[in-house]
Amino acid sequence: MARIVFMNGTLVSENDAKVSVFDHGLLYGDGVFEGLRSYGGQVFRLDSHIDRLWESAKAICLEIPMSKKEVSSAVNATLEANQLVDGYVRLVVTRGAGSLGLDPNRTSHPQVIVIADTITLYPREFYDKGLSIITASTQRTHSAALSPRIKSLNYLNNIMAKLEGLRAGCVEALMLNHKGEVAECTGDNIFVVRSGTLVTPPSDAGILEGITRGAVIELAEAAKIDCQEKTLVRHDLYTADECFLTGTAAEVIPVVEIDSRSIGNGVPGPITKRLTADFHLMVRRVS
Ligand code: PXG
Repeated sequence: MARIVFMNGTLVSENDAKVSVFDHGLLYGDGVFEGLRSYGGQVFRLDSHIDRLWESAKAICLEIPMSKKEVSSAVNATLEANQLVDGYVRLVVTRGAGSLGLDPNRTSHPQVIVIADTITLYPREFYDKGLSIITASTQRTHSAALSPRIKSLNYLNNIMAKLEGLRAGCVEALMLNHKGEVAECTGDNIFVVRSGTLVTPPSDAGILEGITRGAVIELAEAAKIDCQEKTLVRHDLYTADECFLTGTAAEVIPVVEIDSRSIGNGVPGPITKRLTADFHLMVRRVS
């Protein structure tokens, strides 16, 4: 059955949801996006995703031609139109169609698109047994080149790293920043547990400030688990007791091997399991 897509202010069939070949989103990756999830009919942290979308847009001088409230309503309406209770939403804002050439001033009509679909999760066994990942040689974009805090349509940096991971038989890959410090994975933030303390790279390590990351930090505080945002290098990961990744798509997923080194005992650890369970309760809590 054809999905229903929100575009140009209305809900249309996916067959009629078309973008111009002159859209700078296509020509230059000029635009921003968000990936959201709904659980039991409720979008998890919708306002945070909308705020981040607006921040990404502001950073690239892109004016979204709708209000935050209108975009939030469009997200809910698209989920409803597709009868999705537990779903995945891709929110995209392109620069709009224009003339050939980089100049964003020669474009008009930014496109606001909402796609809703079911989610394809990693196989269950990855959550039970944990992931094996590698460090990619592709560095995370230098924030002076393009801030990793912008969720832009330019994901080639992450895609290059993802390819390296996939070629090594891993579904995720670790990315370091230009200083060789741990930044994040291609679509997930990273946490380690060292002597009972949860540690995750700070925003200035060159990361996307993940909404799941923020939720896990809150859960750790509620569970009285000490949590620090601190610079990490690969040695800190190799010698950690536990490691896990967070992201809208992956949720909370354990990592048990990095660059052929077993992490801790090579099985998902107790703090990872506790925070995973707490996260599942949190997303289904009716707010
Ligand atoms: N880092 C990067 C580079 C990301 O793209 C995260 C961290 C985690 O952020 P959130 O806010 O989701 O906790 C992301 C998010 C997809 C997909 O379709 C990717 C993301 C989110 C949703 C879907 O691959 N990346």
